[in-house]
Amino acid sequence: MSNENFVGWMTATQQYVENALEAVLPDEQRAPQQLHQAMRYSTLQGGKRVRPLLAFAAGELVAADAANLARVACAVEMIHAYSLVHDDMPCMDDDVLRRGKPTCHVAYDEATALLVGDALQTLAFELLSRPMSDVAPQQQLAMVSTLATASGHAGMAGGQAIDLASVGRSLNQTELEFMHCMKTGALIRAAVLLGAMCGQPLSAEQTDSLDHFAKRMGLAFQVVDDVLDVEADTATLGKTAGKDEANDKPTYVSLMGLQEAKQFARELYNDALAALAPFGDKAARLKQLADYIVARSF
Ligand code: GRG
Repeated sequence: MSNENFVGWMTATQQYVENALEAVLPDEQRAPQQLHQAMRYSTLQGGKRVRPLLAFAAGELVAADAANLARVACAVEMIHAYSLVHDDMPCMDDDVLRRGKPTCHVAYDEATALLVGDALQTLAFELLSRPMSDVAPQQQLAMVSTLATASGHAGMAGGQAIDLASVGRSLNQTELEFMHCMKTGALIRAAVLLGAMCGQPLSAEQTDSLDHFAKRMGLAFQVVDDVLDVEADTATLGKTAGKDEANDKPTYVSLMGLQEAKQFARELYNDALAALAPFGDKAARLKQLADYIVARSF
């Protein structure tokens, strides 16, 4: 599959997901207007939609229905948007800009930002629990459970707690990996698994292979994020940053050095791709997406 074909697929999928989000987010003319406006402000027209793209690409392994994939994509993206709104608040990272515009608590206020997160999170589960065509209720229950586990204390929220507790401390590689697998990896993994749960069931071996791919990609995403952050700092400020300096948090670059972090991302990427072998051509989109997410940092 050509790169041109991939870019066309990615753009069309991003637009499809944008339209689906538009349709399921509450109308901002309806009360409570400020909450509804802030939910739309924090979710629409921004972001690379990496998690929805992963869900759609995984859906190609099982010939999944596009409407079901859109539902999964919206649910995962709402959890992601909620996490960014809360992460930006003064009690966490205290950021004023997100996706090039004021963060939710700056554009509105802290109470609204808190409620936006709460409302996006619950809307995600409401969406995922509405009946889906050609998906058995038992399977849908498993999907709800997958998203809940990825978002909660054993996943994203737990990883965030470990991250906040690590400010000013040095973590070793095992600790850093544990934290990122929960904080960012768990939701990325859930996006892949949920996409594949929208179609014909995979065998236990295939599920294990896909899970391995998803875990390696989740970690690679974070390593790449650290590498690109440092390269952007170096390009604009001429400095060789080692930590997330604003927060004094450890990163892969501070732990291993830039070249080693790039090498680690490459190893994770190779390992992730090897896990797709049992799927043959059906995994072409997932491979292209892995290239897009990870290989741009090499
Ligand atoms: C508040 C419970 C809670 C969790 C927050 C994900 C997260 C946990 C915090 C985000 C911190 C952060 C910026 C991590 C770096 C990697 C990351 C998740 C980047 C943002 O994701 P992208 O690149 O963002 O997919 P876009 O804007 O493209 O959607």
